[in-house]
Amino acid sequence: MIIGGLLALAPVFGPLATTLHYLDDFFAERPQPMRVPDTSFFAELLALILCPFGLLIFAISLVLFIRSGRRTASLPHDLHTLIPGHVSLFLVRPSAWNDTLVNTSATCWAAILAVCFLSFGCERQVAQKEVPPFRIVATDAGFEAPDKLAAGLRHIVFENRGSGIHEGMLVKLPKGMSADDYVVAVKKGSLFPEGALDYSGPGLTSPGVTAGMWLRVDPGQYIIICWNKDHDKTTQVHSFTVEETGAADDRPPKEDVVVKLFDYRFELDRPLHKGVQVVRVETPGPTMHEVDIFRLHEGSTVEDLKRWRKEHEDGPSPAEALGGALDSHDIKRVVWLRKEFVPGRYVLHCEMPVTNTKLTHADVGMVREIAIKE
Ligand SMILES: [Cu+2]
Repeated sequence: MIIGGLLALAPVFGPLATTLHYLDDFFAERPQPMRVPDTSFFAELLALILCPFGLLIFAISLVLFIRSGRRTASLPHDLHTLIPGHVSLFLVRPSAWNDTLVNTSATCWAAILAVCFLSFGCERQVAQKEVPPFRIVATDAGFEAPDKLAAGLRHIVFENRGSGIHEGMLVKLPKGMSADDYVVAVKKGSLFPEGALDYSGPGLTSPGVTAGMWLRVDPGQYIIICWNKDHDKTTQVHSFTVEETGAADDRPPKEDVVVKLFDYRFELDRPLHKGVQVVRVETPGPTMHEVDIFRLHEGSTVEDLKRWRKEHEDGPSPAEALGGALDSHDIKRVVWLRKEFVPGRYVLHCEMPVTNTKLTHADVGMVREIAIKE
């Protein structure tokens, strides 16, 4: 009974939510938000497989225990002597054996309760280790953000306090490359300095707008850079370090809509609705993409927006930039955006360059208008 009970309850004590999320994504053939499964994932998977057997063992033990109690009470004492020992062990042992069973059962429940309390305590410890959102404030002079961030899936909050549109690309620098080295390479015209890895980040965001997203960062040296207009060459980048601290992953909210970035189109698995929506962004590619979300102003069209972006925001803005998801070199990575949508017309827009041309992905069709109804 003890073994059965522990086996049945074992999955509760492991990373159950993460494992189920991983399996859900695996069976739906979606890209994974977590890194390569570790030992705890396989241990949890084994616990899940053994769980039904544990329940079965527990149930059989319980039935035998109850039956043994009834028989003992109803059978005349002299009948015990007529029943073979190995049968009577389970069914009709006199009260001494019953006492043992009762004691064993009590020990079993005490053990299970103790493990439950222990697990609850561990969960509270994990909760205490939660990391506050990584807050990036963009100004026209650069970025204000912490110098350190714990590795893992992190909640990023991006606030634009500047006078123009800004974005916050996270770039992981290779060993031996400083932030200055990266900026020098950019000033020489490189969009992807060798060895540096784009790690996504909040996309184009209008002044006064705050955008929230979730993405995964690995240990290393990073910079935040804005690629809008000529900001990559004129605006100070922000350096920060991602450290392995053992902090638990931030848990992104369950998505309302999945947006897939293909060459060269956006696909939504269901319509966006008004109100707060969580958008999970995946990149089946096969090349890198990004998605910026704009809300068109009254009377403006997608063509107005495309032209305005091509002409580097020359003239009055046809739309408000609500933030988006910038590209990752590892296109299997998934990010989540949380936005509040009011009824209106919106545009999904990708400004990645088409290799060896002056065209952007929007020029070759990667732009999509969406209406959000009342
Ligand atoms: Cu694209």
